[in-house]
Amino acid sequence: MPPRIVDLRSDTVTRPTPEMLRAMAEAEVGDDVMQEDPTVNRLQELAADKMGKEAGLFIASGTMGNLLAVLAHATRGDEAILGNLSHTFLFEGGGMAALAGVSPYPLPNQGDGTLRLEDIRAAIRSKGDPHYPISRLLILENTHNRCGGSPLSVDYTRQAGALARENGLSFHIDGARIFNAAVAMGVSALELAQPADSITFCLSKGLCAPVGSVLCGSADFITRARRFRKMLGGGWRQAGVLAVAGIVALEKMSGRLGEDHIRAKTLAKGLAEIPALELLYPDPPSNMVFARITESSHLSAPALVEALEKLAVKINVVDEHRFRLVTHYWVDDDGITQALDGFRTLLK
Ligand code: TLP
Repeated sequence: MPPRIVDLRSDTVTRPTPEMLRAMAEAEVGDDVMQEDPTVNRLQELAADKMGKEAGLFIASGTMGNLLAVLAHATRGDEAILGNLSHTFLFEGGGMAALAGVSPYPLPNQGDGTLRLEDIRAAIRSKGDPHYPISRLLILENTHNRCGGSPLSVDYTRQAGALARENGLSFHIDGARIFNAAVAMGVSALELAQPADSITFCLSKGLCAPVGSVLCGSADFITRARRFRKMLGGGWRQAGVLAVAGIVALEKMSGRLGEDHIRAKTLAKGLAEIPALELLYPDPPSNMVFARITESSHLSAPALVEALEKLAVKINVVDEHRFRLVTHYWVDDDGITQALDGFRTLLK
């Protein structure tokens, strides 16, 4: 029998659980553009409740959530302060500039995913000077993907929120993996979301739903975002078949993410014992492991990825030397052992 494939490229590869598939087959549905899908409405209420916001909007993806947040908070000629390693800046096709007319002001992300508060303060434009774009929005990412899956603390998020408020900026959190952050920090997602005006989180990553994210914020903000969702072609109809998987995700899957974090630590420990590798975060804070191949191995990261795939282990290239592995529901302890064996075979 061929070996089972261990797919550590991302937690986005997760398939729905059997419980989700059963619920999807039985979901009660209606037309969501008319706001008549009872299951979508239930998911949105549940999500808003968990984030401590007035309302929620079920949307196709995290990328759409971040774009809708920019559209609903800001307008053409405005500026959004965000990290130079943030997903919104790096991996969303420049949508904020291309579609919202909002210019990004990237600040250096620190290793722990934060932006220095003094950097944020210095980046806020003085009002009334027509040379400048208008500072309108602060965006933080929690957990921070490119910064090792680092969680931002409640305390830091509060300070950033206070700074935004004092300066009349709205504050959005890209909380694609906010439940991983909550588990890593031992706090509730609500506490992490509280200082922000809006937050988007993904159902389709570690929580295993096949599709979807939820954007949460004030009722007025969600009304504006719903209009932009329609404008972008994201108004969907009997989406309850998808939303119900999101309900299972929230109710049953968020509590188990700690298992993925433990497996990421096991993976990192095993990789650290291989002399040709250097861990970027030796003790991974959540479900991501970033590593680098040292020059001594004469193997590039893309070549390593290709060779591992032949051993039924899939990982993600970051650049010529660095790569990423992400643990999730569909990788168990045997999968971690298989992955480590693959690395040892190739780099011994
Ligand atoms: N991240 C994906 C890739 O796009 C890189 C991954 O494999 O990690 N915010 C953050 C922090 C994300 O990590 C991602 C996806 C998104 C937003 C976008 O979510 P989707 O894929 O639903 O648009």
